Amino acid sequence: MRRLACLTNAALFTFALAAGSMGAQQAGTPASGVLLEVRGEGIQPLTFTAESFAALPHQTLKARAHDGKEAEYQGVTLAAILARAGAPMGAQLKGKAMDRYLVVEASDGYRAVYALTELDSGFTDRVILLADRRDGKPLSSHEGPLQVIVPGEKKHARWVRQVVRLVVGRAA
Ligand SMILES: Nc1nc2c(c(=O)[nH]1)N[C@H]1C(S)=C(S)[C@@H](COP(=O)(O)O)O[C@H]1N2
Ligand SMILES: [Mo]
Repeated sequence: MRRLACLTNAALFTFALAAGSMGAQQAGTPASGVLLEVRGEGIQPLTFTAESFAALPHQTLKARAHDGKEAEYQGVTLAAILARAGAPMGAQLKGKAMDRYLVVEASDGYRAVYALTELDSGFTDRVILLADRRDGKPLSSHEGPLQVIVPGEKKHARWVRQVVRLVVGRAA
């Protein structure tokens, strides 16, 4: 009996450790096999693997990278990903939803904020992409596997590299 209790404690301890490391993963890299997580206030959490991300409808656009080169990027619009998670986009992006924003998080902890209105084609013609390819090739390990592409932005600080998570929030 004591032995069983001991085993149970060991099992609980292992579980606690696993839960603890899962907590750490929330802030850093997602679970193995997960390419991208989407979560936040009032939305349906989603996870994408490399395969399920590749299966999303992709678009191509040209933009000048931080290295000064004009490149052709392929990827999925942030708007399409957020719409899939049920974030207010399109016809729902109005009135009380004007306080909503997106935080893009990278594996190194880097983060950048976008207003949802910056991503929506009802507000702007600029398309912001979550790219997985540059000039037909997968992104480098420095840039990818996923990078935000923000055409026409004068600085590249919001071109988040190594994106792992999209978090939708509401201004406090
Ligand atoms: N993950 C991540 N993305 C990032 C950054 C960063 O530190 N980490 N720096 C940003 C800034 S400030 C710039 S200017 C560009 C730099 O891109 P580069 O390292 O490809 O030149 O990436 C942006 N994206
Ligand atoms: Mo920068």
